[in-house]
Amino acid sequence: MTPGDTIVAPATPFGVGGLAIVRLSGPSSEQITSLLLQKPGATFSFPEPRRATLVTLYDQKGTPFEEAMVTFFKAPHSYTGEDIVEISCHGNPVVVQKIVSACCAHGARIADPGEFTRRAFLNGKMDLIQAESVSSFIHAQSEASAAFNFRLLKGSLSKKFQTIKTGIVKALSFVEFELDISEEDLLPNLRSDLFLLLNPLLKEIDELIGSYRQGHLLTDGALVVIVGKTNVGKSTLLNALSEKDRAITSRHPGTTRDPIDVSLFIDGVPIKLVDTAGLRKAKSEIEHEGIKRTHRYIYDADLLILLKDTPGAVGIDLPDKNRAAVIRVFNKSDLLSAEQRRQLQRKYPDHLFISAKTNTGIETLKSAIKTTLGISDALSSTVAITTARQHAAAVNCKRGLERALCLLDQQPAAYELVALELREALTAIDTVLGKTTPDDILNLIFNSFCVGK
Ligand SMILES: Nc1nc2c(ncn2[C@@H]2O[C@H](COP(=O)(O)OP(=O)(O)OP(=O)(O)O)[C@@H](O)[C@H]2O)c(=O)[nH]1
Ligand SMILES: [Mg+2]
Repeated sequence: MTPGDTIVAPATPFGVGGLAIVRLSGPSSEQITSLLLQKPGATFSFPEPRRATLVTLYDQKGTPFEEAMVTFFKAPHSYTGEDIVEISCHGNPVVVQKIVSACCAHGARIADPGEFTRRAFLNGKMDLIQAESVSSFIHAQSEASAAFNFRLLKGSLSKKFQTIKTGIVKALSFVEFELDISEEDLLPNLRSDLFLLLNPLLKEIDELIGSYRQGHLLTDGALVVIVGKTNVGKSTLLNALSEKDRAITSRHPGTTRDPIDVSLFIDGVPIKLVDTAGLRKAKSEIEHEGIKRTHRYIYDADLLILLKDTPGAVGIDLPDKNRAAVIRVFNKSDLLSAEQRRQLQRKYPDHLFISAKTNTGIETLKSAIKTTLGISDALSSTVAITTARQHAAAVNCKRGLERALCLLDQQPAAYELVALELREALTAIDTVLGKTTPDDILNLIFNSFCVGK
């Protein structure tokens, strides 16, 4: 970003529609838009801030080409914190392009992806967590995911990080006071006070780290992969779970070669369900490639549905490195006699019994998918970490706090090192919230201790 430049971009997706919005942000937004609104030679006053005003747009030759609504947001009371002009025009891509080009001809520059939100962050309108949730909110695929990301956008996760940060800053201010200012023993209970302060913070950061799985689930969804030997009924199961006739099924082993996926929702969680090529010794190059792809999906999956045929009950071996949870299922239970089923249930108590063909046990399997992935009704009302970056920040913060507590355990406590670790923890939080200035620590020192006394 070049400070002082003005950016322009369509804020609505490309295509034909009732309306489209072109947005400008930067110090010259008003001046650039004025040049579009001004009929040559006529007197002109720019629309008042926050008042949608009907205007005519003129090209550089002074020919009117569009009638639009213009709304001006004066800095700092705008999304980016800069002057913003929103031009709401007819949803014709040609008109949109003409407005954008005219703005560029008058000195604006096309915005980079995410640049409006980047400016909002740089101008202190939102922290990085909120900036990240803008994108997740826009892309949310379900009501639950949208509600969850909206809460993040409004700052609910930021508040949690902020509370932890405030605690660390307070602890650091105690330690720095001890190191720099205190000549007498003004803080006799420093060690125990720090334990009291830091231990609950450690618990809170631990809870946040634990919430990542849920946040990730609601925002990005889960990859659920059906695997098994050929002909066990994987494709039939994909069709049954998705209630669509999506995959070809047949009694010939080796029917599915390319992985086939469908999207579905379980309690608002977006699920990508994948049917894979059956695992066996490949009979052709194409089948070999299909099986290779199956292994890739096994590696990436959040959850594997390991399907077996009955009554043969031959399973497959999963690779050791596989990180996914596994639900083991016997299909074709309709072919079992009551006695055969009882025997198998005794031998494999952790297996589910379904018949994909007759739709038996599908609801139980769905419940097992929900439970295994951790999907619950409470999920959409939680506050959770959603990105790998936030997760890494929380983990680094936790490590700093743990090391600080470990140092405090030693006699005598090396407060210089404690301060160092607390700063590390703070730096980690800063990567999601924004920078802590030395003033933050100093203010706390002077507020909580009457140093002037
Ligand atoms: N009786 C019975 N037959 C089933 C059931 N599920 C699938 N089948 C049959 O088993 C055969 C194989 O089913 P598919 O769904 O194509 O099996 P697949 O695992 O996808 O097979 P590949 O793609 O070849 O690996 C078909 O004839 C299905 O109709 C079931 O629950 N009961
Ligand atoms: Mg198949």
